[in-house]
Amino acid sequence: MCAVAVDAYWMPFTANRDFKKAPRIISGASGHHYTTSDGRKLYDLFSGLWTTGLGHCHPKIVEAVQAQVAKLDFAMSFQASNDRSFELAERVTDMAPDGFTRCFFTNSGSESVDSALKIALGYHRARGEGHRTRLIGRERGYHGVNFGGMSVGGIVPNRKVFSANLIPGVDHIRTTFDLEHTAFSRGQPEWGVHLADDLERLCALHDGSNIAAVIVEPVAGSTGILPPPVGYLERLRDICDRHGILLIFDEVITAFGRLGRSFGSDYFAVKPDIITTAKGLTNGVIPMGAVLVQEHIYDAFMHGPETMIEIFHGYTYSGHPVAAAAGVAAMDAYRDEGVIEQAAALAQPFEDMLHAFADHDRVIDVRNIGLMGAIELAPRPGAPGARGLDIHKRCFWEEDLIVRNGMDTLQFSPFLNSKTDDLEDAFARLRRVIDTTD
Ligand code: PXG
Repeated sequence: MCAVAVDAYWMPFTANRDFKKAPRIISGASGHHYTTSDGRKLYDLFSGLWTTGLGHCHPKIVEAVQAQVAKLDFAMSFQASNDRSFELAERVTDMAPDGFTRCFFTNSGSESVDSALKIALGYHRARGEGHRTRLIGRERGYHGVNFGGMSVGGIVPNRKVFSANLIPGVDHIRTTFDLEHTAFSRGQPEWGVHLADDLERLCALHDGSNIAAVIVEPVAGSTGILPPPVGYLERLRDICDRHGILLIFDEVITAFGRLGRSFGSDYFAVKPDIITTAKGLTNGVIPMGAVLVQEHIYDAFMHGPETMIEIFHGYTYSGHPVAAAAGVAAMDAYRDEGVIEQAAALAQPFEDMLHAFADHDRVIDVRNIGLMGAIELAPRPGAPGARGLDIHKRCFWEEDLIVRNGMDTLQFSPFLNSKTDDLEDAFARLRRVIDTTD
């Protein structure tokens, strides 16, 4: 029996009626485990929701938040700001790839994406190229749920109901997903660089001079972990350069160590013009996002009268002091605790553990890069998603394990500082469940 009343809460991205029959409720966390409302301890194979790579309730972040909320709870964020927001902007730009010198704060990944799209449009207009209005996303991309991000996104169920109201002037390049050519690739698939040429097709269709920006996740995450084909991101960068198009990397998942480097841009050695972040910025402790831009983007806005606001955009909670304090403590941890190096060292054992599932007769693909991994299961005939959801629930109830499922794709986002033994144990538990689920 569940001790908590669950009716009033309309849960996001959840089958509410099914969930409420047997609620899965978390009431505590520490390190690599959650505690459930009925007192069980669960190992978290998803680091929150890609958020909490440093582990739950990191003592220094907890301490920083407690101290900050007692000292300055909130300060106006327009035409003045709190000391911590400036401090965090310095720290994030220090950690970011070279050239990313400016940081705009938001409260989530979705807000970071919509902010980045607006910055891209404003940038072109400020430089006298206001005709560059078109935005390009990619099929199966996930860029959050606000109207801009939903429109450049390519997740069909997220778009379906809102189809007529998506923002105009958006096209999509093809997804890199292709089981026939890439199934069971370890890391980046060798096949698929030519898919980047789809951007040339759209440049030919619209004339590249009308395109403002292309946004992609360096590794498509939410849709089920699609690492970019070898050479693909480099080619996108090259096409953008030739047509004067801004390249935006949505690094809401890949920033802050997930690939064993500070940013995905570092890992792939491809530099976009704008990077969107959230999640790991505060280790998920307080909601916050940030848009990082190269100096030339910021510069373009700095030419009007000095007393005039340069971009009419921002949030009441941009740079919130308590979130910023959490962010500074997270930056300290990334810098001082060797976790990003640990993540890099874990990538190979993690890959081996995942690919050990390749021989299973229900597994149709295994994908991985850094500490992002997916096992794709064949759907049950006539019931797509049912097998994945059953496995998620059975892991929760029977194996004390958090495994995220996106339909029939099981997704893994271990802690940056996971212990190899814990991962081995977790995957052994998962195997028991997969073996015995129809
Ligand atoms: N961009 C990317 C690349 C994301 O992964 C967002 C934007 C939106 O962030 P907010 O903070 O507005 O939710 C995301 C979020 C999953 C999962 O299971 C992924 C996300 C959120 C929840 C679940 O893969 N990504």
